Amino acid sequence: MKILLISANTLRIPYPVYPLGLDYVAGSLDSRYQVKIVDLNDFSHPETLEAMIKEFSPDFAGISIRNIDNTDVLNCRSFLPEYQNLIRQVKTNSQAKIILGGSGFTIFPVEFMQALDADYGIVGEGERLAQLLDALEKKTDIKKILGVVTKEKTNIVYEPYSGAINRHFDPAGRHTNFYLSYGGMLNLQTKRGCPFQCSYCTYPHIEGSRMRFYPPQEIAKNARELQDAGAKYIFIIDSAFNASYDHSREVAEAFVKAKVSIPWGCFFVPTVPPADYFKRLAEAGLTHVEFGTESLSDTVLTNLHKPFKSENVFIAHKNALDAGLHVAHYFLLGGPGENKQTLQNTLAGIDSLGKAVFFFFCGVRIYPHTALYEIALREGQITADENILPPVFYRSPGISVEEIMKMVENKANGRVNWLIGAGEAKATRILPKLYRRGFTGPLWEYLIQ
Ligand code: B12
Ligand code: SF4
Repeated sequence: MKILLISANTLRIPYPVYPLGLDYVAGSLDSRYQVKIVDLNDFSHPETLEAMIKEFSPDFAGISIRNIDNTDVLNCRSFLPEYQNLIRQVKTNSQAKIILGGSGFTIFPVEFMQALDADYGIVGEGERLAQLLDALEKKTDIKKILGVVTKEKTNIVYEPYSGAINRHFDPAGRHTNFYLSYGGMLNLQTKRGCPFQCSYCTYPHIEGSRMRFYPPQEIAKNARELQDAGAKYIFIIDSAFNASYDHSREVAEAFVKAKVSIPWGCFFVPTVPPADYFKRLAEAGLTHVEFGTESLSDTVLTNLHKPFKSENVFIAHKNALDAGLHVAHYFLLGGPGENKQTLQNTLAGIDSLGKAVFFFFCGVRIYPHTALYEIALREGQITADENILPPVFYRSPGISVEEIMKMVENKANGRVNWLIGAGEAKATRILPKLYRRGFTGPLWEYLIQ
């Protein structure tokens, strides 16, 4: 049986991201299947893609739906029309049955099944594709497979996958080459699941809330494979790398033993780290620390159910700087309880953080299966039957998005290390040029003043 796995994501902001999920989906399929991974970033001409689909003639096309839209409150761009176009191309050029999956799909499975007229879908981990294909081949009941969705079956069971997880990385793959020649950044996962319950966040729903760790030696071996393939930088995509201080430190130690020598970066929760934590990670090659800080007002942090207080942020920040690392903080403004005073507290706090890059997202997107969804329902900002696939942002009664933008812009006062919104215009202009000139990695460190 022939399976075509397509990464439908062509967004290049802040940079194109390697379709890691498809490596795992491919790794779950045994030799009974002929599997081909295709990345739309690598196909700028529709005719080439169509000719490839025709020639491969897949029995099933698994489409990875990562981004729903660019989540930019002022300049929102939905990717649904692009996905609809892709499905049309697959259907016109093959007899393939369409199977949807991916993080974006997992958030809105029923809406995507309808909008894309797909045959099947799998929410959460795509390792279950093997079970689905097996059941379809043997004509057994697919309804029993956890996470499987059809147009008729809309009562969806979300349950983390407990079977074997294998990454199939092809160093010579056409798409691997694309990322190696465009910024040189590949990615890596060290665990699945996030144990925290931030009120707006979809990650525990997508990956589960119990952490499931990969053995550090195995991760280091994967990292070496990426390095040996020519990667210049590794982004560790875990929801929060330091959600387990023990495991993340063991991963760093395994990197040293495996002689991983390229730089790497990841997301961190700004909780207070153990002594020397960032120093040890820096010795193992960590260069970029991206803190999911969101606010420096304790009222807002409490309302967002964040697992830290503002005073912890300053300690984590200092420890990372003392270890010689590049630091960025992400802020999410306009959540429940935000008002002029809380925003002023955050902006004043940033001044005393000092040397770092600050990314500001104004307006919090409401997603199903989150505490924020329930808050928005109670406050009458959305209704239970409302389709929120076209993005709906939470509006704090205490301050408007426009006021937030104005206050942040005034405070930023043109500083280049204060980036407001998705930074789409700036990134589109600058990053491709730098990557073409051979620069590698996320590059935001060049903005630090
Ligand atoms: C790491 C990350 C980033 C990093 C990526 C770094 C890198 N070099 O890889 C950075 C910071 C750059 C980033 C940026 C953005 N991100 Co992001 N990111 C993530 C995160 C935390 C992990 C993604 C990941 O790699 N997961 C690990 C892999 C293994 O999992 P996976 O891809 O989901 O695949 C599994 C399943 O989904 C499934 N699956 C996948 N494909 C398929 C296909 C089939 C057929 C099947 C059956 C199953 C299947 O099986 C896989 C294995 O189990 C997710 C949140 C999350 N926890 O999922 C958000 C997430 C994907 N990001 C999101 C968004 C919005 C963005 C941005 C648009 C934000 C912005 N405004 O700038 C940009 C877009 C970047 C781009 N060019 O596409 C959203 C997407 C959904 C949405 N709301 O639209 C997510 C889900 C977070 C959220 N808000 O809910 N991101
Ligand atoms: S915001 Fe970060 S720490 Fe909080 S639940 Fe989401 S992934 Fe976990």
